[in-house]
Amino acid sequence: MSHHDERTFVMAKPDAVQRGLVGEIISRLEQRGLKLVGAKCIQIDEDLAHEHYAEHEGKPFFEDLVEFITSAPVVAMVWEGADATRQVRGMMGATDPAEAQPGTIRGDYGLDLGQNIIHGSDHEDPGANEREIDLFFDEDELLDYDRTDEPWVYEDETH
Ligand code: DAT
Ligand code: MG
Repeated sequence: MSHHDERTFVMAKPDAVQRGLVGEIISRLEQRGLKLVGAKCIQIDEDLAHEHYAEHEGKPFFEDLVEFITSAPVVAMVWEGADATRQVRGMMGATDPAEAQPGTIRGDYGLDLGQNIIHGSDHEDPGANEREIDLFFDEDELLDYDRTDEPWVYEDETH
């Protein structure tokens, strides 16, 4: 393991669940070679929303953001792999789907900043991944296992 074991927090937001995009999101991440080590369907309550989005408290869009994220179930996930946090952010695309490149998740499935399908920990905020994982998951909900294709994803693993 070592440099393949970075973990990041990912969430299929309420719009993704309602629009049947959870499978697409999971498919893209798992086909990239990232490993799903934890997942659950939950409906986020006010307290959890405020904690998760604490950095945005006081901004003009904060109340709408909390209302949206608590409005319907989400799928919370932990994905593991080399440079996982930054790689997932790249696959997500820009925060505003209207600006996101085609080929990214937001660029392929969204049009509106307020409903942008997916959350991933910010790779430019050190510790955000661990903090968000701890907020949504207990340690015993996260699994440690090998994917059989790992030697075909990472060159330094023996076949
Ligand atoms: P990201 O989700 O790409 O990490 P962020 O952390 O800056 O983006 O903001 C969190 C969410 O808040 C974002 O996914 C959508 C919403 N949001 C951000 N900026 C906004 C704005 N200017 N107006 C409305 N909603 C916004
Ligand atoms: Mg963010």
